[in-house]
Amino acid sequence: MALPNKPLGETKAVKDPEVVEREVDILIVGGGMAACGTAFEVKKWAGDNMKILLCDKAAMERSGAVAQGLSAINTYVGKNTPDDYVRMVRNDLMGIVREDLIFDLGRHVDDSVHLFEEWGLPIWKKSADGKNLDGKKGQSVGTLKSGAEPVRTGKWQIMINGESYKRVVAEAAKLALGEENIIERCFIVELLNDANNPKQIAGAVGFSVRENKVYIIKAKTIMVACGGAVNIYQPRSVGEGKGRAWYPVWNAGSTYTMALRAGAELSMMENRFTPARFKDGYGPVGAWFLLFKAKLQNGLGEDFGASEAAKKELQKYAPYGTAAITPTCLRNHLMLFEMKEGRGPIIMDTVTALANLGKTMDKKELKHLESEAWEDFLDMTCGQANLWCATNTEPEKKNSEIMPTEPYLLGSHSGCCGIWTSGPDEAWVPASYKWGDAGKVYNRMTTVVGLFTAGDGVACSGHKFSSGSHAEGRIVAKEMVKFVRDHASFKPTIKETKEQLVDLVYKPVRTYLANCNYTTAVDINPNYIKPAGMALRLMKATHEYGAGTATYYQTSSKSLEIVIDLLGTMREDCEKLAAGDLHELMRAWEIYHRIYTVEAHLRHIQFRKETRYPGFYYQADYPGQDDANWFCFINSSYDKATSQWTLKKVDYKKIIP
Ligand code: SFD
Ligand code: AMP
Repeated sequence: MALPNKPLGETKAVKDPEVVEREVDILIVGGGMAACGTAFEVKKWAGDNMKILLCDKAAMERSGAVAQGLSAINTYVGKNTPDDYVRMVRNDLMGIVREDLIFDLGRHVDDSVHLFEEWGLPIWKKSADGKNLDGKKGQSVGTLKSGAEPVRTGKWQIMINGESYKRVVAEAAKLALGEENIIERCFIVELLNDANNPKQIAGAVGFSVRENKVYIIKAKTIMVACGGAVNIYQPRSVGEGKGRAWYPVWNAGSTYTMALRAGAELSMMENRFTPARFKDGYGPVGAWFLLFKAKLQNGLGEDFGASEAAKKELQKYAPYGTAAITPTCLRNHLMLFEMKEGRGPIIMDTVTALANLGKTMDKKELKHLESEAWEDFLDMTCGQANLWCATNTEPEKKNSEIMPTEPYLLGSHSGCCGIWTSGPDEAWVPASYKWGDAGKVYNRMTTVVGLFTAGDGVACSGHKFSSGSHAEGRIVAKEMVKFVRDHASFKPTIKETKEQLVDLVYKPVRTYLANCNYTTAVDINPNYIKPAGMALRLMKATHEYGAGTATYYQTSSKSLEIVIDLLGTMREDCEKLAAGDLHELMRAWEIYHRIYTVEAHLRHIQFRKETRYPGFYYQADYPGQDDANWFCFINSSYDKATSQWTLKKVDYKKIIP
């Protein structure tokens, strides 16, 4: 149930919170695109007898990456084929992907897009004479499902009027699942393994960020879909801009940390997404490249992407670099090349792009085009539109700078890190790609029995975006219901006592209350560290040693050794995190999740002795790709009892020619 907005100030935390215990069949952790897909789908298969619960740390109408809205749906297969979709994703991610998962997604994703339209999301359409119709005009020519043509920006992307995208999707999810089965403002901190089988999931523990309450939830099966990881690196935004990021700042790597601590195998955590974005405002570039056909220039005004030097550089990374669409990391690589050679900054020529498009337009159409340029940002990154206003930037008159941002970890956008999951139970899926329990295969189940994931959580299957994450959540819904039916006699049992769990979750509060009177300034105390201080420590370490923006995304074996050591100390020091109010308690758990996540990332980079994704990161001791030794997945696992990480190579299997 939604809680009312809190009164001014944060809610003080108390030593002994109320404890709420629940037992359900299915627990959905997260309330983003994937979780909304699960929530929408699950009851259709579960019926009314199964107990289902969804916990979101925020309010579903505006939680997760789509909170601000979006102006495009980046995955709509339409007249393309799922095979082609696999080829596109494989090329963009430099070859090493799970083709079974991608194909499975490709054949289902459009159905989610059709639902979004049915629920009221305006999708742009092409008129009979080839003009773009947005808003109500787009709706007037019929739905995608009935055969209307979307406005394609690229081969896969379609334009929407999407400021309220998340509200539309969340409303359908809430209606289907029932408000009484949803707890908002509930931050899950840890997944709990079954007392009788440590390789099986049995529950989760979390707390309310608005009330002094701890939730202990037993469940037969759980989906963890808490998005990707943001603010694990020092962001480029500092000073008055601090807090701006491209991906959602409130997604703190909970997906990866909670899964790995529960014993799930992660895969391709070395992959990251370092997106090129409009400088300082973090505005996405897709619509500008694809819809407005804008070109990049270096600081000398040259079209560096078309130069002989760029072509030569891309040839080094054939067949990906020489494909019709240059992979995202290599597009960055070319920009960084110019900048390092002293030919920066990189400029998006918005002026020429709009002028070219305007050549065939009358005055009214031109005005509409200009408003579309603004709406692209107002729909999904309104800070960028604000920045344009603040800097007197009219895109038809003044060009904008483009800059690669700080790195993010995610599995649904143009990245592919995440959790190793089973593929679908079909003959064409290689045996090593499918597993389950008691002889049954469960699609998207992790290596922990009963634990599923979707969206940013699923590894090796990027380019799902908002629509694909929703569709994947729906796939998981059916699998979880099947799991519950197949495990009707399973009684989840938690080995930790109620007191132990409360102590775990509220430890930062208890540390704070026991020590806060020792000094006059609550943030400075020899007996504890506040989460804000820990966040700065983390960001400084990853920024300098872990291939952050400080070093043009370059690291080395020695730097990795140093940063991994620093992260180990930080994890020890997290025992002394202190939180005086519930917001700070959330911050404490977020930083804890971030540290584990980025450690997994850096350990993977350390293990992979090549540079698979130039432009996203560089391992200076191992430049270039080494297909002979490293054309494989890297999977890792963590043992909570011994704090040991294990990394291994896993064979890649080609399915689609
Ligand atoms: O322009 C806990 N994305 C784009 N997708 C598109 O289809 N088109 C675009 O235009 C895209 N672009 C874009 C995108 C994202 C952002 C931020 C911008 C621009 C500015 C990507 C998609 O949004 C993304 O792929 C999906 O949203 C991923 O879905 P999912 O479900 O994996 O993650 P989520 O939606 O962020 O939801 C996470 C949820 O988890 C909650 N949560 N709940 C409980 N306990 C915890 N510990 C929790 N931690 C997190 C969150 O509250 C949230 O509900 S463009 O750049 O290309
Ligand atoms: P972005 O706005 O960068 O997140 O990109 C949105 C979509 O457009 C994603 O599907 C990207 O892969 C795609 N895209 C962005 N820029 C380009 C480009 N220059 N060439 C091809 N595809 C692009």
